[in-house]
Amino acid sequence: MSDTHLKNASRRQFLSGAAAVGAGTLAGGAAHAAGDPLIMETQDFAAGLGVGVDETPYGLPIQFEGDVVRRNVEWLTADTISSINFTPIHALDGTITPQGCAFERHHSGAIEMSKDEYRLMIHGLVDEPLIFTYEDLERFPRVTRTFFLECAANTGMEWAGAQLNGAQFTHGMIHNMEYTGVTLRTLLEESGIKPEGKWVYVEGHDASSNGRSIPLEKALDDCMIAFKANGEALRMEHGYPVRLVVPGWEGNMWVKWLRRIEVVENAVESREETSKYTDVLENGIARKWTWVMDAKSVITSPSPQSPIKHGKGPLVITGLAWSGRGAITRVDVSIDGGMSWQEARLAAPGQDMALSRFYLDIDWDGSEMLLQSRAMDSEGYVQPTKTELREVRGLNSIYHNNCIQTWHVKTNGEAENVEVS
Ligand SMILES: Nc1nc2c(c(=O)[nH]1)N[C@H]1C(S)=C(S)[C@@H](COP(=O)(O)O)O[C@H]1N2
Ligand SMILES: [Mo]
Repeated sequence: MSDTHLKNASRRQFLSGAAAVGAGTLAGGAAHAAGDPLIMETQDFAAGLGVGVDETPYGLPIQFEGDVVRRNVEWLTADTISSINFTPIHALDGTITPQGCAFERHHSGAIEMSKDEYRLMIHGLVDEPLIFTYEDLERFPRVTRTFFLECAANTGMEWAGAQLNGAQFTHGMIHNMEYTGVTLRTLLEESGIKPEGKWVYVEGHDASSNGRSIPLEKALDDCMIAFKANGEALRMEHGYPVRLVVPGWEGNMWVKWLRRIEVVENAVESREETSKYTDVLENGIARKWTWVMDAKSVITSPSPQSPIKHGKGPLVITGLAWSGRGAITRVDVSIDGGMSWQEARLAAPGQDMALSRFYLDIDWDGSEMLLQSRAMDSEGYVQPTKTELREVRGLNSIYHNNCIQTWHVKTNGEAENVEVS
């Protein structure tokens, strides 16, 4: 960072002061840099030649970033075949999730299938049942779009109280990738839909099959048959070679290793849409067909896994916001547990059903903070507090917890997951 990029004088003075501490000198000015051997002396890493280009045909992150990895919550994942892990959102920035650390959720483990073995069938209430090879799919007109995928169970452990200490664990069942593929509409038009056809039933090649019913209207609107993510082939764990993309809707519907699309008259009422992915309200009645992921946000840093290490002064507060109903239009941040709010800066204008990155630059006075973020979307919907959500949904829910999250930042910069009422 050069000084010309630093807008205010206090920030500039603070940063030169920090350099002075690092170099072990006291006075201000250019002498600070002169005293720092890391800039004044040749280091071991530059004393000889580096690593040649042919030694890493497919690169991995540098060893110093070895902490930026998926993690499990042990009591949730006794069995890693039918399980879930979490994206290290506390350590990422921007909006794209690299596939290598994007959370995974499998009901019967990830399967290894080649493109040659791959087949996709469209049948049921269609004019002509069709079977596509992978190569067939590549010959239809292609689209590329970025969307978030959030598991409906994201934040599900937090209903009863503040449980998990880290944004990775409370909010890490999410990723955001740029998908390339063909629209589901293109393939459905290829086979033709009979007038009685009102739903599609989609399932995967894996043993669980993860079957879900999707209303035809959504199938024809914006669903994608994706074969690339972030420019490269889908990783095995995300459904290689082909997965369904259902923008803005719960992750469970994004069938991986997509095998079959059956056009049907009525919803199938499969396991995944009856005993699972429904929420029992206080009166005992279950909410179902809760497909859309409502607007939500979380501060990723500072947070329990990303404490403030530099003491008081300039502090970048950052996080993620998203809505399954449209684009994020505004994010507010509170440092006092929701008593007062400041509008954060969006890194880019919100995109429909994709993650937005927000920043708020403050001058931290070193006192305790109750950090919160609150998202608003293009429908005018405002992310609710936990109390508001509980009033409507009770305490029996697991899925669709989109309430405002609070981190208690202490004077030493450490942060903890708490609730405010
Ligand atoms: N075939 C198949 N598709 C599946 C699943 C599965 O187990 N099998 N899990 C679903 C669930 S519950 C979620 S949240 C997302 C997770 O996608 P990811 O593993 O790419 O993060 O995939 C969905 N699609
Ligand atoms: Mo899920």
